[in-house]
Amino acid sequence: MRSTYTRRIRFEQLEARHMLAVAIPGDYDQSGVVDNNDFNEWRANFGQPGDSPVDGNADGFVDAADYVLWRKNFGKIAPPNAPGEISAAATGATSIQVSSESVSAATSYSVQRRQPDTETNFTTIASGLATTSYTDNTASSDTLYEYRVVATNANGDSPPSKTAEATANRANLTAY
Ligand SMILES: [Ca+2]
Ligand SMILES: [Ca+2]
Repeated sequence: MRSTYTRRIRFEQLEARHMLAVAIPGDYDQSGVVDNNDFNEWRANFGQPGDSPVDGNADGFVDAADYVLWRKNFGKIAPPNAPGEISAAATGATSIQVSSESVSAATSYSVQRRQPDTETNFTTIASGLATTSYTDNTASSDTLYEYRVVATNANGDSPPSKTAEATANRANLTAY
């Protein structure tokens, strides 16, 4: 007899959108903020031929143009990175708990949901959340849902996290 308690783990190839922060021009040390450390990076690499993050305008050399790019963007802060881990688990007949990793520089989180069998687009079901754990109490029983989380700060939204699935009323669990 098939158990209703199943556990599935899926390994996926990392996609670029999950790995990259939202890049800001002039953030040469890729710290998420354009500040004096980036000037120091530029100065230390000045005159070097390209393929360097400090070649901000990608012309093959770390040159004065890259300094201008840094100065123009000084003080800018990137939106947060996407949350890394996310999990979803049924906690009742019509409830599913969604948890994700916290992200540095995020001030709030939102949770998006879709029914993968019938819906293409995700809908935001909760936003302005201060924590990375949320219980969706509006799920329909025995229905499969897919969730993802977006982190937000004053400078914008992260890319969406990977997705996690759960079916309300069934004790399944996926963790990606
Ligand atoms: Ca920086
Ligand atoms: Ca350059």
